[in-house]
Amino acid sequence: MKNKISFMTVAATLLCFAQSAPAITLDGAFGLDEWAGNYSADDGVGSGGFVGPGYGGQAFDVEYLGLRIKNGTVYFGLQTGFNLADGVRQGGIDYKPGDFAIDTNNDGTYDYAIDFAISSGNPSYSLYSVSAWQNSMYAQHHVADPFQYKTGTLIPTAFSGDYGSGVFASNMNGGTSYVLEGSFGLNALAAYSGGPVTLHWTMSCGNDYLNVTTTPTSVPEPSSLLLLGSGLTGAALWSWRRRKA
Ligand SMILES: [Ca+2]
Ligand SMILES: [Ca+2]
Ligand SMILES: [Ca+2]
Repeated sequence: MKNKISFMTVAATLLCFAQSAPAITLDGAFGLDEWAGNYSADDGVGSGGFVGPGYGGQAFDVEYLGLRIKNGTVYFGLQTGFNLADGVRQGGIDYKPGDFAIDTNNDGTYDYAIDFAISSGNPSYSLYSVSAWQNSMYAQHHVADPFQYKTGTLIPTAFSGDYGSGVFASNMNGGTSYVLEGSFGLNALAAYSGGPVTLHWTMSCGNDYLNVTTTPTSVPEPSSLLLLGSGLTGAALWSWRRRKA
């Protein structure tokens, strides 16, 4: 009986692993279910258009920033009221969307940038190892607020991803939101040697920004699950035979 209980426990544990968080779909829509447990939220526009730390209303509101690293793949996602394709022109000034900034050793200095361009509704991403950043205009209001990389080295990397815009139920202010989602291989971040990873995003003025920190996870591959499963079946069979004898 003892054997049977431990077998059931292991089998149940394996089932839990197999049914962990839903997969992220790179479709240009930031689903709070797919990013559950792997995003920061700062949706909301206060009085006078306050989006914290600056102002500007929905057009400058950063709503959700997601980062998940699973089985050697880095997934990143952003939803914002800031127009990621065209930027925002206000008071005769052109404000631009920033690069995604990645800190791989948790020291507060960002080591990599994901630059992007959006053409005909499709994003293209470029990864850079960064030696110097350009801070946002109002970076003096808060600590370490890189807007885009100033000098860096291009790291040839294959990306997947999608871009979308629309009125989403997850945006509490109404109005249009813009979404980028993407993924690439963790091995492109050569400086990474384990531990938590932080993602940061803002626009050129830095009126709003978000950071999200995640620790990579790995779940058993279907093939190794199958191997483990057949091993468990063998063990159960063996103990059953032994009891019978
Ligand atoms: Ca999605
Ligand atoms: Ca909003
Ligand atoms: Ca760093």
